[in-house]
Amino acid sequence: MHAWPASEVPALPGKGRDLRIHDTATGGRVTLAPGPVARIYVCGITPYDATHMGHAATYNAFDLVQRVWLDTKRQVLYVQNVTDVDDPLLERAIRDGIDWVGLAERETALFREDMTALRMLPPQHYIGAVEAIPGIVPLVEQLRDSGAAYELDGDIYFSVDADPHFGQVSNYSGELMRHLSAERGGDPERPGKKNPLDPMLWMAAREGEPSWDGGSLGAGRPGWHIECVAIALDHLGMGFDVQGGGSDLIFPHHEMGASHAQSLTGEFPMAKAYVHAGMVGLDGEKMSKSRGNLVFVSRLRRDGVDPAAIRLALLSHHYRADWEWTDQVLQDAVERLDRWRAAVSRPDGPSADALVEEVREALSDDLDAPAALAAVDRWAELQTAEGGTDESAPGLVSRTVDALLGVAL
Ligand code: 5CA
Ligand code: ZN
Repeated sequence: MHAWPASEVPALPGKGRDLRIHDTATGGRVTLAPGPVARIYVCGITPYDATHMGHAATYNAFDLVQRVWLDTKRQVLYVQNVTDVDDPLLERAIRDGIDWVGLAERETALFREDMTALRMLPPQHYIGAVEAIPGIVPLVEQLRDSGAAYELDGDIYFSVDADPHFGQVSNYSGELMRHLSAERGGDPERPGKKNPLDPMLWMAAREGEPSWDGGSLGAGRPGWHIECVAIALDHLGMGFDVQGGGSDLIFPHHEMGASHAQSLTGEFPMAKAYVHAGMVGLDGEKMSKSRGNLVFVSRLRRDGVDPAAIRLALLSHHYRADWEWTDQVLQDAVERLDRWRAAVSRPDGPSADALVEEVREALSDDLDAPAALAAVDRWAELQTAEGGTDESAPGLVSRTVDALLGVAL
């Protein structure tokens, strides 16, 4: 699949700091020191209702990770998937009486437009589940042949007990795992499974559903977790720097994915940091397609809201916090954008050298975007109150905000 066009990232004077980030697996901060090419996998959308503010907030967090790395003069190898065949997508297509392929294409196209408008850097590899199937089949065969997977009435399940490190991404209790498995696409009640938590790797063809040639697996379609693992291993290999997504992916998705990859390769861990963004809610509930309480990026854009203001609204919350989308959040962002634009439109101003370092420090400290915004606010206030004589300052502020926060002033 093609991704979307990249906005240019201005180079800043000096060099950024290494990223210290919260890792779900260890429950603490890790300082990431990637090689010359930093490697990141971020779980993409299931394209049936894109792009709501929760999605946008999560992709904003991982866009910041890349901007911090680029500022350290590293290259970034970024991979993202599109879950363009899965139960929820097929169910929505049936409900709406439309073709599932057309639905996925339409929503993916909208997502690309939204990401472009929000100045999110595109992945180098943007891969759909369907196009990944030829790579998934041999992995499932390998797991089955090595005893890490088994057949149940034609379906193939992964055996979580095959991975000695299973449980070390989420660190959740068995009880919580069973509860979340049932809630998030698993089938812990199905009789005949070795462990109720075992997730499906390959689902045998069902009447009326799409299926693909699975070689020795028979016709069918892939499970959800193996999709991301196949794509990540293909383009990044093991031991990549960041596996990212929203906190609703901690279990089962990222737990299972890590176990699949570790069982396939015998290496540990799959990723150096498992990084999770908080959930964005509306009216006291998680914003989700299934609940239908959604605010769409495209809707706001159509209503004439500047994408830079949407981005500032996302940045005004720490990525790990759960927060509520409200009209006030957007209004505050619109006003902040106005203040910043007015401040950088003057021919000179107070020196911005310290500001560059403050924004760098804030972001390298577990992506503290609210602290970065506060630093820019202080410069803008000083500009309004006292002004200054540094003719390079307004331009440097604009470039800093663009390069590190993805906001075009
Ligand atoms: N296709 C899978 C990942 S392989 C999937 O979870 N798709 S999704 O469309 O449901 O979500 C896309 C991304 O947005 C995921 O990282 C998910 O964790 C995140 N996300 C979904 N809802 C919210 C929300 N309300 N707040 C924050 N992030 C969210
Ligand atoms: Zn995923």
